[in-house]
Amino acid sequence: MRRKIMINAAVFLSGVALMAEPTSTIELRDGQFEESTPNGSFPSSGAWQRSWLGEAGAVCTTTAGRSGNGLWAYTGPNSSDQWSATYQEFTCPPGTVLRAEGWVRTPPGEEWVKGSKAEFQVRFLDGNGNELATVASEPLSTPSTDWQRRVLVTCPAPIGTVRVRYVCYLEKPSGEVGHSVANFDDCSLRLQEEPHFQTVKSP
Ligand SMILES: [Ca+2]
Repeated sequence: MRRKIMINAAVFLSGVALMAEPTSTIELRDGQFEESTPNGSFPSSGAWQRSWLGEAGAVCTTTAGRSGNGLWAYTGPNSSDQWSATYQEFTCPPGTVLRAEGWVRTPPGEEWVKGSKAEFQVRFLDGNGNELATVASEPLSTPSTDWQRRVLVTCPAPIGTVRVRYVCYLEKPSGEVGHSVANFDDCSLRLQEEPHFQTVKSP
């Protein structure tokens, strides 16, 4: 009986070890935007992906950098140009818990539609790209030219998760016209350290 219990414990522990060490690598590239050219076009490093509506967008500039280069994200002038969502995406197994960080601000002298928000998001996606869960940082919801640090820890990736997306997200309220502008820099995404299980020793 004792032998069987020990075997079961070993199986359990190996399962924990497997969960703690997923085979996929989840780590942002060009999280500081220093690998991109700050020439007012979309970040050129190849790490970041475009996503926005209409005349919204995102470009790499030095004026958007907390240090060096940064991401200058903006909504378009029309009500339909509601959001800008530059992202990176990775393979991600269910159960993964992630920690996302980044810095955000509104640049001096730029417009801000009341009710807009700038935040970091982690989106868990299924094999068809459908969002299973989205975890957002505390938003920047009023203009602040001082850089604000944001940190979020996700829930475990839901069953069915195939990919995870880290998003620099800017959105103005539905139906509003006008520009909102936000800057993002020093982005990171990594596995959250699991709580350590205490080992129970046999007498
Ligand atoms: Ca930078």
